Amino acid sequence: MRQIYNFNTKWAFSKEAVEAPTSMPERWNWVNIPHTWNDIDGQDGGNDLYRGTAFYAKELEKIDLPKADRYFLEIQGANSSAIVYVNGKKLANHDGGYSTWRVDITDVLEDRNLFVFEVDNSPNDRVYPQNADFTFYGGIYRDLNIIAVNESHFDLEYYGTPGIKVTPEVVGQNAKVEVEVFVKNTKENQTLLYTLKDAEGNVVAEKETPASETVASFEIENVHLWHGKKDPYLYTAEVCLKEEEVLDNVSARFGCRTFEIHPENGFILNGEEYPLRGVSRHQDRWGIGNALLKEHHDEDMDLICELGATTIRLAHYQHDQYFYDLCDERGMVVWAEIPYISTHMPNGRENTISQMKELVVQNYNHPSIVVWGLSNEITMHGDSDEDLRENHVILNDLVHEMDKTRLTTMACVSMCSMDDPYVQIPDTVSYNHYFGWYGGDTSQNGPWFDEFHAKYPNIPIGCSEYGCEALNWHTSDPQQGDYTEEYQAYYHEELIKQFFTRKYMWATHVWNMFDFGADSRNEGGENGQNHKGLMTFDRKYKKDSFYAYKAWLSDEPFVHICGKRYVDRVEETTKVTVYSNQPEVELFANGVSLGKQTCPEHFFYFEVPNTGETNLVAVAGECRDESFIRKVEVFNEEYRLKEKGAILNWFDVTAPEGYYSLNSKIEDIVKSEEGARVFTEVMAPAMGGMMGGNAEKADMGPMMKMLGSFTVLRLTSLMGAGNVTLTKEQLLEMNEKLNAVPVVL
Ligand code: GCB
Repeated sequence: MRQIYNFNTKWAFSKEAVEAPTSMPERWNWVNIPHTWNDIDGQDGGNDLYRGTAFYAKELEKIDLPKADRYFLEIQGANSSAIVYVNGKKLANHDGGYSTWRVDITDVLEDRNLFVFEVDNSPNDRVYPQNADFTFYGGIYRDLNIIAVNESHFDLEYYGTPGIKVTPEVVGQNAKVEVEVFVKNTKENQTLLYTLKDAEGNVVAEKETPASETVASFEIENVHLWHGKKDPYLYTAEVCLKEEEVLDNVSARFGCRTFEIHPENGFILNGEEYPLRGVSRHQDRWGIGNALLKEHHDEDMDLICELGATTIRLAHYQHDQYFYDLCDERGMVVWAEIPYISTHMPNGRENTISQMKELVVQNYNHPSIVVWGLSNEITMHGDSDEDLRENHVILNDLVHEMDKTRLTTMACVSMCSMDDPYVQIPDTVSYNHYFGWYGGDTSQNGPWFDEFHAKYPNIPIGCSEYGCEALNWHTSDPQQGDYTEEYQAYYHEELIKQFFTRKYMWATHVWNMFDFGADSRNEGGENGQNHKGLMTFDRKYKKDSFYAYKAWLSDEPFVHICGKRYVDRVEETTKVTVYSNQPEVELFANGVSLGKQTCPEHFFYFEVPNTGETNLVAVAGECRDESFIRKVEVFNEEYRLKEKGAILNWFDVTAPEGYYSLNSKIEDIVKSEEGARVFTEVMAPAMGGMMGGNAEKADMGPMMKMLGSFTVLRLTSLMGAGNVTLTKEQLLEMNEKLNAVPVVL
């Protein structure tokens, strides 16, 4: 039987060392794995996290390892590239920070051994991701093991394979199950014992074959289907390699299900319409980065289940095996993807292929996964060229060849034309749209999808990202771009109403379930994070919009009063929003009923007299929630966004009547020929990349749809996320130029 030796504890660590040591270093720091060196500098803004090389070293006595013929080092995640040295010999290197890989160390092991990892997250043009809105935390941040096996064993090396591949196919009431194993160094007298068990552990099928027969087929009669959240029923396939006694063993859980992605009816699970409505998840956390423990994954899954999601997009890279296991167990339908993102790199093709092979090989057995994502916003810089297209065709074909049971998909950037031929490469497609946040307004979302659907009725279309930032800022007059919890709640109410009533949308994923680390962002008054989460980065606070989803998606009865952090209110009568999945809500102010409301849309709005101090109680069926508001004369400035380090505020900008300024909307400026010329002249150098070389044209097509309703100042503030920063002087100079252009109506 194989034995697993955990290799996580007490590694010497150094960012300063310049080369791999050949003896145990003395003055390095001690760390345990999972570990990242960017837990602090990767989350505090300024885009100044350490991206470079670091070393880990540890000694190991061979005698401490279980007795075995062969030993494999297993690295479950080292970001981004890593080299392994054992006893001074460079044994292997690996590019890609999110997958498992293994190295045969048997032949170099001595009695006493020095293990060294050289891990590197420095920028390059080969390994994805290089340019994206999240922190690329460096380090060995998932478990390290040494797997001890017999000379004859199940393969451990092929793209991090689990050594077993289970393909169930539902046929009528039954399921045909094909179990394939990958063996190494087997001998003639050895056998393979295949066993299928149901969720209760009862054996449902068994077969023993010569070790050369590495594929076995079974039939499960009256199969119990894996049916998403409603019934995530799992079987297990176990295979033992035997020579009288068991030499090695592998097992995989699997689920039997059928699915279809229908361009009109959306997602169909086991013949039943099963709308995919859910969230995306980034793995990292406040203060921890990507160095997660199981309890963190468990907590994330519990929270996503509480929301009532049926699907998760595991963005933008391969997640921990443990999390895919949780998805299987909890019945989540999953979109899995590689970090082929934002910028196509001509030198990166090989890396997209190897990361995709790893993703599919390592995750093939998970019933939760239904689509493999080829890329995300890869035409962001407008570079939909031949090489990019070819790269997608290669990946799409590769996935189809490796996995005949699932479909491919892709997340397109908003500005990507729906007619771009590259949109048609995968089996299904999704778009990332932020109408109502970055630009445009909330009402544009549904109609955009209707337009796509009308034009391409045979292509299943979904929304892979939509969202809006919210911090602890508050207002009774929410406005796009104000970063308040109230605007986020309004935005999601609107989007829920539009998306959840369009059944043809095969999946919708909120961006994002949790706030996450993006060190290059300086936004919303708290640097280093993207705050589009329905929950905060530390997982401690559920923003109001979390409950808007819960009201639509969860069956667990609840009622929630919004605005609990917005206590002080100026107005005489204030709006209080209540979310509930119950048919009727009654709100009481200081014990007096303000009436009962019914609302099929689950969003209940009450006008509440605001005098003195008011205790609010909402009652819906058996559920109850409380809140508190207070009348104040002057707006509480604690609730207003204070941009740290903001160099220019809108009120600092001169805006002479009848002329444009930085406070004018872009769509208004480009109405004037002169305005368009000045706008492109002042913005082109900074925006050339973003606009794919189209910046000189006043009509920027889909880009304009998104950005037209921005003021120039807001656009420049967002450009910080794209690493473009303009000084106050440059901005004032721009303003002066715009001030000379008369407004055209
Ligand atoms: C996107 C990206 C995602 C970003 C998000 C945002 O479209 O795919 O990685 O974090 O936008 O918040 O801007």
